[in-house]
Amino acid sequence: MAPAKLLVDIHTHVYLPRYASMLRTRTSVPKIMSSLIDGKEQDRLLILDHEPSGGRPVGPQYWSRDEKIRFMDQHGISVSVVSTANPWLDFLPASQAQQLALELNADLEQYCSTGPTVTDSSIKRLYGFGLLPLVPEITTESLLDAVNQISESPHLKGLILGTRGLGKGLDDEALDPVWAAIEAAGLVAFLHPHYGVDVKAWGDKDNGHVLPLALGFPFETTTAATRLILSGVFDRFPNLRLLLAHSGGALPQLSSRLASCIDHDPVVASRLKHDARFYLGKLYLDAVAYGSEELGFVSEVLSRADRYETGNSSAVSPDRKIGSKRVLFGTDHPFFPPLKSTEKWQSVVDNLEAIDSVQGWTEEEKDGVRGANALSLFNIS
Ligand code: 5CU
Repeated sequence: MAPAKLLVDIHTHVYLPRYASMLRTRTSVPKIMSSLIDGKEQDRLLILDHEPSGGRPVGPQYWSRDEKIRFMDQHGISVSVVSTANPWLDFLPASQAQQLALELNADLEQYCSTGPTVTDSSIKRLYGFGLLPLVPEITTESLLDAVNQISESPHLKGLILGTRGLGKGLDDEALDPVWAAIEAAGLVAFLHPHYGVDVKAWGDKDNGHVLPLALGFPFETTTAATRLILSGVFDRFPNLRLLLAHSGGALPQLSSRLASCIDHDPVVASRLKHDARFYLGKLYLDAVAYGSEELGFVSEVLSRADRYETGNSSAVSPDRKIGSKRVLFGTDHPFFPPLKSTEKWQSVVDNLEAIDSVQGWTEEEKDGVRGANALSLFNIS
């Protein structure tokens, strides 16, 4: 039995030691390099193309399990569902990606299974999202082997994936056997951005990481999820459980416009079984939105899906509670550390305050977003 009211973080990353070691051997991005700063050796992480300011400082908070637990304790987080951070295996040749996926999945299972347990319960404090070797030229068999490995790892509850797929994006029909296997195994697929949008969109002013992170990441997720909807993936795999990073980016805001554009497009109008807004109600969103109004809004958008179910003549009135059940607390740790040392990270405080202040959410709904929804989605008890 889960103790009541656990805080569960479903968006929290790690570069497992094996992955960090591999990044250290590399001479091109993504890489970890050692630089002499003020006479001291410092590791710096470069993962984004056109990374500003020679990358960012990186340390044990990115790979040490003790540091993850310390961070969780500092913020009252009981359970974390940890995922490898971007860019996963995207940049590796197929044979290396395949081997590393299997090794990292085994490492993550061990990271979780040998970690601590929530006091007075059998629930572990750490669960994980595994990895697939999603790179061009990988065989379907290798992808299915990785799905199978994850589904047989008791502490891996899903898998994290970027937007590139096998090189043609996630709407590539070649991925259908993978979606089928993920659906059949009941795993949660966590869709996370890495590439952002064309760097030319950001102009030539030095705005640090702000534009790629605040806009590029969510726009990338928006496009990838929209392409999945347009490809009919949710008609072919109606029980697929897809979790979108950063509260679904701009998709909730744009979903009625998307529906209208589909209705007016001779190529697409007859392709899907339902109105685009129906598929929004099938998604799960993290609550990494930093604002209560945004959280209230996305839960309303998720709630109204039934109204758009083809053949559902009794239009269901929007019930916010349905939508909030698909929203789950996350921190994005170890990213977004405070610039000055503080007792708690502002990014975490902001996300918790946002959940606490959503107008119209009951205490039960807030508890759901803080933890109960995650325990139920990931079947943790
Ligand atoms: O700050 C960043 O670059 C990132 C990142 O790369 N991945 C992520 O999940 N959050 C922030």
